[in-house]
Amino acid sequence: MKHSESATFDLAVQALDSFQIEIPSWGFANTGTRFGKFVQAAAASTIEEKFADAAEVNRLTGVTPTLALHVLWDLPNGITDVPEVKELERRFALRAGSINPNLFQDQEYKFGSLCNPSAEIRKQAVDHVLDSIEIAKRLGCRDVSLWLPDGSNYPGSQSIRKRIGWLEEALRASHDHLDPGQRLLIEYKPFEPAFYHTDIADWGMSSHFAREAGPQARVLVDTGHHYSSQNIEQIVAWLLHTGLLGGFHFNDRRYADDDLTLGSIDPYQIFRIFHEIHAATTDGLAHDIAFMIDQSHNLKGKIEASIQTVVTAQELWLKAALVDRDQLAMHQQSCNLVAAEELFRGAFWTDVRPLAAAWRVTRGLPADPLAALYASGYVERAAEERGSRHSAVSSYA
Ligand code: PSV
Ligand code: MN
Repeated sequence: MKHSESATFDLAVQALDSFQIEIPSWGFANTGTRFGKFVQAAAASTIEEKFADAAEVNRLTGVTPTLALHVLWDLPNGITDVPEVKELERRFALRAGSINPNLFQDQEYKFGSLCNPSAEIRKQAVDHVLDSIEIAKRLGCRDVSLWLPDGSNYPGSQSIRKRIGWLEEALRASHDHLDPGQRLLIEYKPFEPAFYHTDIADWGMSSHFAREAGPQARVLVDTGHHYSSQNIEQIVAWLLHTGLLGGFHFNDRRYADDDLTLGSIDPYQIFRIFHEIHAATTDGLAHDIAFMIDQSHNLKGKIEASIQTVVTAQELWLKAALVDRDQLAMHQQSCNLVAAEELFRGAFWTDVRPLAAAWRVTRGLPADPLAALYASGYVERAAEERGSRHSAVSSYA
């Protein structure tokens, strides 16, 4: 049975009202590949500019009230920078979101951070995580989002098992410092920068470490951190089932961790992930998931790409909300395969853009956020004000 038009609109309102997504500060900065960087005049190079850009995205979309911060890039002086961030939060009516420790930039981490064979370097890494937790506490941020580059490049060159033990210890020590409402999100990635073994290579390892760390630890799924053709929605279903799903870093990929715009290569993949989440809700499964974006826009305009991402995420979330899950459950139960698949695909192929535009209008937002950005002249103004300062920026500045 198909939903009536007004029931569909009510469903859309409910779905879109319940959806928010966090944008990363680094999505507004000049970034590149290891081969070089194409500098954009409008790119943000200070935390103030990143807040300004993120506030513009939130003004136009209404669903991005928080900004993910990367400690060394955004708070280079650590805790001392907290008052400045608080001031920016007030000025731009935007809150700091997840706090990302940086365990991959310092020279000491050449052979690993929390898994480094040197106890001294492991302590330095733990101290940085503790500082990041303290920053999160002072800013009232719930999630500390941990990704480590640790691993090795050559067989036999490291003890994989010893490193597991060191990491368990480090994560327990970090977890001990969380406030009751805080969470430690543990991200996995199969390879890069390490190319032989990675210490947290997949969701099974992340799940183990989350359980070892303590009850406030969860797994973070970065959609770009999987091998080709891996069934990510199945991973999501497992994490929902085991109560370990903490959040997502959304982006799209063709080959590896490409950090392309969400849904640009495989929108059906994101739809399938969102379906699992809606289905868990329908089935009454408790979950608390942070939706975050982790993308670098090397060629596209950064604010445009951010808006495009948010709008695409909303559309895919809405498409997945339209799946008639009662009907689907009946088809699944009776193994009516084609009917089940057609129902599922039918929701994916529904053009929900008019519904999303109508929802925006009811919420006092521009029906077309990208067109509203172009009309505002914001990017041109930013390019004019910031352009001359970009000649000698360092990466991620
Ligand atoms: C690593 O590839 C990663 O996905 C982690 O989340 C980092 O914090 C982020 O990218 C940096 O862009
Ligand atoms: Mn990530």
